[in-house]
Amino acid sequence: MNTEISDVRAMEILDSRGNPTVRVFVELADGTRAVSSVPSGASTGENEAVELRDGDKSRYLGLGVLKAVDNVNKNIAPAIKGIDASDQWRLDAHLRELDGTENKGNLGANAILGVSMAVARASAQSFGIPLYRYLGGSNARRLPVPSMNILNGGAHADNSVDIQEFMAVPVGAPNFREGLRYISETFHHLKKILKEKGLATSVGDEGGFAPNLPSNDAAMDLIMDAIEAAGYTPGEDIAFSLDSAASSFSTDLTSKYDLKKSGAGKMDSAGLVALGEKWVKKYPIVSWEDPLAENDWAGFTDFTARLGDKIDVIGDDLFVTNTKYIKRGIKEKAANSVLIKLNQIGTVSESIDAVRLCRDAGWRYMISHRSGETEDTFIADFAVAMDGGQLKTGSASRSERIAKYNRLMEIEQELGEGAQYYW
Ligand code: 2PG
Ligand code: MG
Repeated sequence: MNTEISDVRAMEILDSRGNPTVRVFVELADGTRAVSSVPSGASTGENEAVELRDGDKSRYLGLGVLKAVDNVNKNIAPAIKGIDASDQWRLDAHLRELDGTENKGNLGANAILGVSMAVARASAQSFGIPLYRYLGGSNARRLPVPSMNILNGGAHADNSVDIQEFMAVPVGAPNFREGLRYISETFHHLKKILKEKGLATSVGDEGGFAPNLPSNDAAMDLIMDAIEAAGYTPGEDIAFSLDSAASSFSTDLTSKYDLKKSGAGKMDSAGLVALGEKWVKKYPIVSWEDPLAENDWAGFTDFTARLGDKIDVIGDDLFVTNTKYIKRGIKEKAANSVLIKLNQIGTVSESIDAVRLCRDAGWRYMISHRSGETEDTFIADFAVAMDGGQLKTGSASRSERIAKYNRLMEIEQELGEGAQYYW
């Protein structure tokens, strides 16, 4: 075993939306080879690390990533050859230094993260242990409860629903495999119900159905019906989690909202908080991500004060997996949970730092995919390694989502009796 990095190369591939993204290949001195592919968001937070795009309109409508690829091949590769791949923190620090900006805008977070993930994977392989154990230690054995996105709206679907993601959470399942069955069956029953009602069964970016509905409540009523039709009890076997992605319907820089897609109309923060209270009473909601816009810190604090003892209030665009914003959130009690997306911050070790900060504060966290994904299953292992017990990675359709679920079933099988699963 020799974990010195000997070769790094990148290429441009396509993500699940058919847009370019970065794939990185790493080779170690002992011949170990690993590959990683970088995801990409649509409803991105303003403060996310920079995803470098070429802007050359003659290729892929300006979305090419050849500059990021070049940055890996010409700038990063020569600078990290010889570094020990098992020293992840030092590697990531080196990548940050090389970039020299706070938001990774120089080399691109897509270039940097691709390298960071591929190096972690190569090192795990060289040690001959699975990635979840490499990153999480020998006692990493808790499978995440999945939040499966079964109905899409917002920026992820061309329909009349404002809320971006309606997710089914198998809180009462005995293990991951069974949990996945509960929610996949619910997904199929939802399809049947939509068909019977003459509603569209086409899917959004993350594989959830995207019908036109008269209101956001109607989406949740349909999901309640689907859970029952599948033979489960809402709230007991399967609960809801939501991602409002409220920045997408905020109308100016501070706390004014317009729920245009459904026609529910204009609302201020207090109105949205009141709506939140109503829905939490009416539906079995256990977690709610970005109920307010990313610049509405006061709205978040109000929402958390009213609902934080009942549900997980998760900050996604608000925190962008960045300890700087999570620290502010802890101080202002703006949430009680954080969505963790590796490409929002751009390295594996900074993502782990974000998780650690949550743990120290007694907060929860959910590991997450992006709406633009690839077949890379890094986050499945990462979720087990981080031991947080929560993950969202899309619906029971579209292989880029299923790949993560399948990897988690593999991990559960490998762990055998040692595997843990609980809400
Ligand atoms: C979100 C994500 C993933 P995107 O808002 O949580 O579901 O969407 O990747 O488009 O930011
Ligand atoms: Mg979100």
